[in-house]
Amino acid sequence: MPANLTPQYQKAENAYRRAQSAEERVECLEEMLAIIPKHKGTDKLQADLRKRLKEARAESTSEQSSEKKSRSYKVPRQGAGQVVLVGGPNAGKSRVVDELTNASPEVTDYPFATREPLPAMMSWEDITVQLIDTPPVTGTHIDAYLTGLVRAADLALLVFDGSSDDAPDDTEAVMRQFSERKTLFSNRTGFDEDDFSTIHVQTLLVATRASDPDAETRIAFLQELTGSEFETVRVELDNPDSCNSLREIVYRKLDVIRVYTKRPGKTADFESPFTVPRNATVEDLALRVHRELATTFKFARIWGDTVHDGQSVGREHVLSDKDLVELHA
Ligand SMILES: Nc1nc2c(ncn2[C@@H]2O[C@H](COP(=O)(O)OP(=O)(O)OP(=O)(O)O)[C@@H](O)[C@H]2O)c(=O)[nH]1
Ligand SMILES: [Mg+2]
Repeated sequence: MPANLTPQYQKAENAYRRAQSAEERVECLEEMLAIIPKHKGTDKLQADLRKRLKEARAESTSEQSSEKKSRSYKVPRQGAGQVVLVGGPNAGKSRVVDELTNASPEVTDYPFATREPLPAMMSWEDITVQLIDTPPVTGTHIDAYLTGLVRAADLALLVFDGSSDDAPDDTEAVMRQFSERKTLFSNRTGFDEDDFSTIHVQTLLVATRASDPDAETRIAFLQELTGSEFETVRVELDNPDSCNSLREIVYRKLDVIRVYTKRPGKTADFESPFTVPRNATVEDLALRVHRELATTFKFARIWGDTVHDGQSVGREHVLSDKDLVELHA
């Protein structure tokens, strides 16, 4: 029997996936259980949620009572999306972050240079996106916190050294480490339909040093090894145009739109747009602006390409990129 989950439930599930502590997970699971449609088709899912809630509650109590000894590296989200770079040693992860942001991670010609995750902001037109550089993963080692970081991300960049014969095996080992931890590099983001503890994370394979004459053969070999279905981007990081096109592709993959706001009677704020998922509604925007506004909201006026200037709309109205919105409470 199909589960027929509502958009509200999908939203709560998305928040759960992004939760960075047991306490946050408890809150999200409680909400998911409260709003999940109660019928035969969701029995299994409801039982699974109750089990996870019990575990998260136990974990939350121990998180609060004991000073955590191992470093957990929670990275607060910033900007229009959170993008995590992962890959084998020397693949070019830090170099990507170095080229696309203002940060200066350690970029070296020897492997294992990066020891800790490093968040940095990438600018794209008038918005920013968070990139996180991470230490390398090998067939025998993965830092424990990396799984959580990737599971909560909006997009993963799986970095592949197009100039190295080891790249297919190295990258296959990275994928295996994560899949053993129920985290799959995929062409979409969300829970697996057959196993609710497995998460798919939308991924781009970023092949660096792609000007190498054998890069294509190596990429094809990885695809053969893993049967992966995600998109591949070829970059040569010495070339600024190549870096700019990677920046654009990362933004497009996040699939967000920009919305400008204006207070009634005031001038519009074109400096700092809000970013919301494509197909987000006026209500989603109101929630983003101020939690309370979503309840006191009466109507909105919108200016943009898909509406008449100043048109009045309700909370269900679907927004478009670069709309200007005036929210009335
Ligand atoms: N010419 C060229 N060099 C690259 C490219 N990508 C990476 N490199 C070089 O490859 C070397 C390794 O890059 P890093 O970014 O340090 O690799 P990493 O994946 O961060 O390595 P770890 O920190 O060990 O995991 C550096 O010398 C980079 O400059 C590229 O597209 N073109
Ligand atoms: Mg590095």
